[in-house]
Amino acid sequence: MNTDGTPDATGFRLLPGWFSRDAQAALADEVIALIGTAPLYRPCMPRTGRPLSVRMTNLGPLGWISDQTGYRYEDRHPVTGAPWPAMPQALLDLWAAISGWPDPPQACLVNFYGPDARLGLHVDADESAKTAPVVSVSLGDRARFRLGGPGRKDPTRSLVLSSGDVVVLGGTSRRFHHGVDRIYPGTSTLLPQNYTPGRINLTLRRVSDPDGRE
Ligand code: MD3
Ligand code: FE
Repeated sequence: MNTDGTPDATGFRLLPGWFSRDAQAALADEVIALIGTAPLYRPCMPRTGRPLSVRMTNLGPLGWISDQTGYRYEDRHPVTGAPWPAMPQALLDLWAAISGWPDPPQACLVNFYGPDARLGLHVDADESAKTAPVVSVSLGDRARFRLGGPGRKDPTRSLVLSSGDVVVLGGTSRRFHHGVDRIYPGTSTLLPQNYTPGRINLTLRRVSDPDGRE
């Protein structure tokens, strides 16, 4: 895994400090204002109905949701019933600059981690656009991120994601197992009081690909 901003052999690309402090603050302000209309909620795991520790919402035409019946993309907030708010222009610009994909992102999943939240090892597989990358932006406290391989039991590596870092998951890395082991509370002063300690992660995704590039 490279940390110099170039993609490694698997298509994984880490861009440390891509966003300046000012750009991070502007993006955080915008996302937090949008959370005002599309509130964070706690999704439940399929079958068990157990709530996740991460709170979520979405921006853009589609949003990823999880409930007792399964995982899927929906065009409305499961609690308010309203369409998801539009994605901030800065995220559309980021995608255009670094995804290498011709079409704009269709979903931005917003994950909020309080000091005790975690995300278990999983694969992002609910998108029918099979080859489009995922682009991730970290804001707020640092996190220990875990990246495995295509198999559940493949060896994993951990790396720290800091506020302003961008990750691009292209190529074969797009289907790798990954998760968030923990956050490091108090390692950033970016987010306002209600979100501190805490971390916001934004993931930009293509969901469908009508032009057959999947
Ligand atoms: C590696 N989010 O929302 S972002 C998720 O920090 C998710 O909130 C984590 O995993 C977070 O699904 C990690 C970076 C990321 C996103 C997608 C990936 C890494 C990935 C897909 C494949 C491999
Ligand atoms: Fe994921």
